[in-house]
Amino acid sequence: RPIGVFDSGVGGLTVMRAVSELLPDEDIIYLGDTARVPYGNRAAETVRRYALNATDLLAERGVKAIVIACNTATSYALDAVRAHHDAPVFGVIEPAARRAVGATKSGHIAVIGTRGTVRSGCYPAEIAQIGKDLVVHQKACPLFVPLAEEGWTEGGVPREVAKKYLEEFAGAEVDTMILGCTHYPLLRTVIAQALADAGAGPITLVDSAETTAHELRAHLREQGLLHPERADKDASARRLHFLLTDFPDGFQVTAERFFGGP
Ligand code: DGN
Repeated sequence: RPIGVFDSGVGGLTVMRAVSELLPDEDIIYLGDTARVPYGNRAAETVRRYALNATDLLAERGVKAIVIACNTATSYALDAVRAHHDAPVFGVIEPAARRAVGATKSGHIAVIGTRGTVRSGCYPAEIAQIGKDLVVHQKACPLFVPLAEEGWTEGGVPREVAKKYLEEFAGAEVDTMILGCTHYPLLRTVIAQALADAGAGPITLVDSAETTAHELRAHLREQGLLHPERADKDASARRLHFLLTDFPDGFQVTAERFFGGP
């Protein structure tokens, strides 16, 4: 049975990429809700409804696990999606929060994400459950999403935007920052540079795509649900399916950038 990966649009392809690299024998179905993206500024109830619709489509295809590869959807819909499906459901927030708690020495963790993710307070709540006496600094960086989708991931403009958003972290004792949005790994270099320009000390950047893929693998292994190793490792050996609710202009180019290949 395949793994199902759901996102509001194209961003979850960074998670799809991490999952497909870590689990090269698995069949994976990606569903991008491109007709209704972005979720980032929507009301909680709307995000929950969309997430249930989307994961129903994956469940109809018999997936053995569901990954909500979107921070905003995880923030608002993880519990509802878990309650609604028999298959195990993974969000991107718990794994990243766990990694960040393990990484911080100063006890100050920054979280950057969409307005929706920040408003939900999901990361601070998760971090408070895992670690003690930690301070969480949140910042919504909404302009990072269009920049990443336009491919403006280097040069003066994104650097200036990143500096404006992130300069408050200079001197804030923050030593760990969660990239709490699917799009931000594409801006990783610019974010690191902007923090350095602003005079911040060394900061560990936590990528939720990678951490989620590791938790998914651990769970499937533990449950004996991993696909057996395939003898034939060429691209046709396993199936990667991409489903969309709309096929917007320029999708292919943007998608290949996020997925890191055709
Ligand atoms: N995928 C969304 C997230 O990780 O929060 C970002 C895109 C969006 O819906 N605005």
